[in-house]
Amino acid sequence: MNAENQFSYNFFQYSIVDHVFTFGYAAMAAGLVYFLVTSRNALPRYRLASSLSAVVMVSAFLELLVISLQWQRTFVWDGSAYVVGDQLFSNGFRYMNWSIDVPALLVQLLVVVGVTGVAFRRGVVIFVAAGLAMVYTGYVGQFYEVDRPAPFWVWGAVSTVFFAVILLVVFRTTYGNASRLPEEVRPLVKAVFWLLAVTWMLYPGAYLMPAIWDSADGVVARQITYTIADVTSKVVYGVLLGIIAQRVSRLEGYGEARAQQATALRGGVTEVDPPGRV
Ligand code: RET
Repeated sequence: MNAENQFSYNFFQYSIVDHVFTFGYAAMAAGLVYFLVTSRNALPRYRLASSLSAVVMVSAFLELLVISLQWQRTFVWDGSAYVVGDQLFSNGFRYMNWSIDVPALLVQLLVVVGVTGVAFRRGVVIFVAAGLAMVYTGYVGQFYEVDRPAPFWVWGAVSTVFFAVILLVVFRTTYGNASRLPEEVRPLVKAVFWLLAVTWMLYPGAYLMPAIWDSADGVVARQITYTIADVTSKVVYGVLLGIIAQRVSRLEGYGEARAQQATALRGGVTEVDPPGRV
């Protein structure tokens, strides 16, 4: 049982949540187009990062659409407020979505900072294991959020331990590899750590919301928090990683090579053409 079902909502509270959900899945649809269209702007070795961004967008789009439809079906207008009808609202769908998106977002980072071979495989195992452990222990805890007995706090604390492990490994992956990357992108790689740390912390904040602000307004604040976290940790993060991949590719001469190829295909002059051909 989730805190959402305990309250009734006035027109403003209900509508704000409804609109925020729409913004959430629209942002994922827009992100999907962006990642598909820009994937060829970087070297082939970075394309897995764009594919993973696209996977994240599709799964988040579907999850937010389901959550949005669920909100509209759960709460019915009784003439003065939106009240629970004959079905309940659940945030559990979010956790199922995270079990796809958390590993995908973390593996994307390994691809963009250029981790390969054994280190890549080890990184994938750590990220997938710690990510799933964090999500599923939190999933168990959220069932207890209305009365908040011991399991709510214990599972939340266990989940936080895995979160700390992820943050540590992300720190080492970004700051540890920055010096191997071109100077121009180093500040951006470090910014990825801070973006991830700040935006991912919004999720435990939303988990704790019923304990901090147990009211209809608290529910509105929680769903806004989730949406800000979703758009920044998935879309903004993916765009930032994409920019890093494009810059490194350009510094390695990828843009020029593509321009030359395009000119040659059109039958124009390229640097490799013998003089006097045209
Ligand atoms: C939970 C339970 C309470 C303790 C902690 C949590 C952390 C959740 C996080 C989720 C991140 C989700 C992302 C989804 C993107 O698609 C599970 C709420 C620490 C960090 C990034």
